[in-house]
Amino acid sequence: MSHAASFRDVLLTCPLDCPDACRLKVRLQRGEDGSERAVKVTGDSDHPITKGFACAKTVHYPARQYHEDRPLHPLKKVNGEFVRVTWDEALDEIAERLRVILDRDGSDAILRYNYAGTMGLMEGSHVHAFFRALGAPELDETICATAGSAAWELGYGAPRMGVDPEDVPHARLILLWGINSLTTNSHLTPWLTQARKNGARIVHVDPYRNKTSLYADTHLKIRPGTDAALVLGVSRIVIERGWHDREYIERATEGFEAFEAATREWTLDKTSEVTGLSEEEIVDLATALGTTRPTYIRVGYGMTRHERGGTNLRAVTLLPALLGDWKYRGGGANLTTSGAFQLNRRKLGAGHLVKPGVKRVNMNELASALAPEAGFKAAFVYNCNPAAVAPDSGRVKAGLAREDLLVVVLEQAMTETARLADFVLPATTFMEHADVYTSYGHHYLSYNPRTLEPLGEARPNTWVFQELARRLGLTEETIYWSVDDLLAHLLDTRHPHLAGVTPDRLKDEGSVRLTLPEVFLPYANGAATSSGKVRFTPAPLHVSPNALLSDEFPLRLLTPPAHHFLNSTYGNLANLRQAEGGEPHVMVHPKDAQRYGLDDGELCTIASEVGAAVRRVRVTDAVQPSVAVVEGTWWGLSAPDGTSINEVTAQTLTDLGGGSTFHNTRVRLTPVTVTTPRALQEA
Ligand SMILES: Nc1nc2c(c(=O)[nH]1)N[C@H]1C(S)=C(S)[C@@H](COP(=O)(O)OP(=O)(O)OC[C@H]3O[C@@H](n4cnc5c(=O)[nH]c(N)nc54)[C@H](O)[C@@H]3O)O[C@H]1N2
Ligand SMILES: Nc1nc2c(c(=O)[nH]1)N[C@H]1C(S)=C(S)[C@@H](COP(=O)(O)OP(=O)(O)OC[C@H]3O[C@@H](n4cnc5c(=O)[nH]c(N)nc54)[C@H](O)[C@@H]3O)O[C@H]1N2
Ligand code: SF4
Ligand SMILES: [Mo]
Repeated sequence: MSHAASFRDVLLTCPLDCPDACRLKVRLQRGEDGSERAVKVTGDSDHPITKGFACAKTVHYPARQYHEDRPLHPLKKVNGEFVRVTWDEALDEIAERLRVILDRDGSDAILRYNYAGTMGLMEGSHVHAFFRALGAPELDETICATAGSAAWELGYGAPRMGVDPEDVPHARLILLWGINSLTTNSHLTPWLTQARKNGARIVHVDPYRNKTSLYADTHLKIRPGTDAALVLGVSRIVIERGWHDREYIERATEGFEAFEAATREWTLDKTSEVTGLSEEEIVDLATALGTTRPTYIRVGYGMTRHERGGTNLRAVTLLPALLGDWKYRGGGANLTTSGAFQLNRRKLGAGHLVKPGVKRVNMNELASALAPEAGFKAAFVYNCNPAAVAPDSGRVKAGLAREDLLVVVLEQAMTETARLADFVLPATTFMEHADVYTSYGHHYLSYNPRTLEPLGEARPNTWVFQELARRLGLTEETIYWSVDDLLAHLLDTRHPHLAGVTPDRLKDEGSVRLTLPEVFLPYANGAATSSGKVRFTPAPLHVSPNALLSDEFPLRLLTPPAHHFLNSTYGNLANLRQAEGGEPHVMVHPKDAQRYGLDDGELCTIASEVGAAVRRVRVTDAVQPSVAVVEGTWWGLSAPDGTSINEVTAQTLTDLGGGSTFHNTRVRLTPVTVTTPRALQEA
């Protein structure tokens, strides 16, 4: 019996760590045996933010879902090789080994390591309940956003709210500051374009020329790590000319005098010298800012990944307070919109069980946590690929490879982390499990039902930990919650932003806009600080990094996201690697190429205090002298020497929030002259 192929479309939220949280239109094809496969991904044309398009990467999600290397059965490493085992075998043995560790070393010896492979509140956040019930150490989830969060909260308190993207067309000046938004927040672009049609000017503040700079009207190629200096220099001009909003400052802020005092030393020539921008550029920015209302500033986490990244970002976020932009629709700043999602999170991930004195691990210090002397005997990794994404990844890999450490990795792909595991447990994808999603780039809450049968024996993260919990006799009820239980809890709130949002409605509509006021001006009358005012204190001062450039390490290496990857996700798809140039490249300015003897298209060694990596050179004036850029956290397997770029980055933490410093690395570039694979490994 033969069937014509039959298709249907479903709407599902993209689970990836991206502000856009798109509502995707997924085309499913029913096969002869009745089972369905995802064959095409586009965007929901009715979704106000997604507007009918998925990004250049997620249109390829089916290739990742059906990748030939996707783990589909539990795997156990025996004598260095993975062998297929049953779920019962895997879970029984892991539970047994956990019991021994708990008896002998206690729960302090159990490390959970996770990040945002899925943003789902069930599979991404609630899944921690198992570890909280055990009393295992807390993981401080600092690899991405905490420098920014801490910086925002110093000025504005918590929760962190931002300008609604749908209000951006009201803005007349737009600053994209420390964010390559055309790559990392691509569904903001239609709103920017609308604003431009309405007469807005768009300025990009970024150390190198990328897609966003080419789109912007003006690109300010700032020297890395000098944003606070630029803010102070510009503010000095604004204040001198009386362009600041005295009414707003008086009514809604505190500590302005300290800020003003800090601006005084930032004369034009000093600001120019420190930031690398011309005096004309600085005056032009100050004038645009001083005279254009409303101004919208989209500030990115990218710029926080420096030693002083927290303070630098905080300086930028104070500009709308100086200029009173928060009073106007479309004016103000946005780092994240996540604070508007006022869900009841009390028992999310069993957070209510966390005891004040519990041991904590900063996830940026994984390399150290995995050293034998740190005392961990088991590590559970989920929603994360630390062998590629964590700083000092050479030591991370060495730690994961330890014989005496039980390493369990829940994965959808055979990442380099999974390859180092003792057990690989196959995880479901967002099409194969139900979940609830917020967003950090817009104001829509969403729900995905379980849509496809899991491939092979893949299981949701929460299922795995429920099974382990049963075997260990854990009785904490939240571990065993279903998505419906969680959803009922999350929506058990009287917060006005969730008025009228019930589980039934969310499931029925799929994506629901938060119940925000008609005009959402979160800081028009002050902030959520203890005084209720936006805080200018302590003044955001410019301080040079400890890792100053030197003769030994004369270049600053930035490692921002690639257009066709989502962190290390998609690094296993050959066509997306091809779209990124086939292999990772290091961009260097022609002057540096000449100075260090680097030829376009040849290999060079990037050496830092931490480690080394070999990359192919791309000579381009897109970067500035003394700055090198490697785009994308490629799988090490794609690099000529098999290394992740994080072999050269350090565990150094930011000034605020214990954040990561991926753009702080000082390096030396030297040509590689021998190119046999062995020589490369040793280079
Ligand atoms: N295509 C794609 N989209 C993504 C991601 C991805 O990997 N690929 N990752 C997602 C994730 S997890 C995140 S956190 C966001 C991150 O997205 P963003 O917030 O945009 O941050 P980045 O792209 O890391 O960095 C933005 C820019 O900051 C610049 N920068 C570096 N140092 C400085 C500095 O000192 N000052 C200034 N002004 N700029 C500086 C970099 O050159 C880079 O162009 O994007 C998300 N979206
Ligand atoms: N050098 C450098 N390093 C960086 C950055 C940088 O800019 N430069 N960016 C940093 C930033 S901002 C971030 S956020 C981190 C991101 O680092 P990660 O959070 O590790 O993000 P990904 O690399 O995308 O890896 C996520 C993994 O989770 C898996 N996954 C997805 N969904 C599920 C699921 O439902 N269950 C399970 N078990 N697994 C799942 C995916 O298959 C994927 O392998 O990287 C950081 N590392
Ligand atoms: S990765 Fe971001 S832009 Fe791409 S589909 Fe997912 S949410 Fe949308
Ligand atoms: Mo991130």
